[in-house]
Amino acid sequence: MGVARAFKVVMCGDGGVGKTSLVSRLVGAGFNPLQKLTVGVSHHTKELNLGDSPTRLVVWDLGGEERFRFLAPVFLRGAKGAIFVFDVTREETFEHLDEWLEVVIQTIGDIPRVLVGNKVDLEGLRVIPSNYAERYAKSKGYLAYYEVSARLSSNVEEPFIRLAKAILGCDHGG
Ligand code: G3D
Ligand code: MG
Repeated sequence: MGVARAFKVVMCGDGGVGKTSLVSRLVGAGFNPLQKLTVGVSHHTKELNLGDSPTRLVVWDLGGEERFRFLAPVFLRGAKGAIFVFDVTREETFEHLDEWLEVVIQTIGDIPRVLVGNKVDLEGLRVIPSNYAERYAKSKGYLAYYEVSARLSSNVEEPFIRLAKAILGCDHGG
């Protein structure tokens, strides 16, 4: 075992899409017990065993998303990867992804990123089809698109693992 490597990863996306819920699930804190209306920035660490040395993701989550453009430089500085989240039941959260991506690229450049469609447990309320989001993700340079549910704890770790592998440079498309 080598020395643990730590990478900063940022959660991007509109308020209410489930960013805090996903981070809460990721770190094993259950569904949504983390502070609901995140004030300022919170960070949570997740240990992953990838390859031959432990990897620590430090996941940054931002509350008060309307202040994002103002806080972007501080929030994004040093980020090695980004998770972009939208809500498959709310079209505007998908439409705003372009703006989120623009701010990230302008502020810190073209970092590895994955796209996450959350709340797939609400299948009857879905307005963004899976293949549509998939095509969008490809066209915008995302590593991959994942459909997840923080509520059901379904598929939550996969996007983070994919991102961590890409950051480590040991990503061979698996
Ligand atoms: P945010 O951090 O992106 O602002 P939150 O989003 O994690 O605070 O979640 C916003 C609301 O969506 C919460 O509901 C939360 O319970 C709900 N939510 C998060 N993930 C899921 C999911 O996978 N499925 C469903 N059905 N709901 C989810 P409230 O009502 O507490 O505001
Ligand atoms: Mg939040």
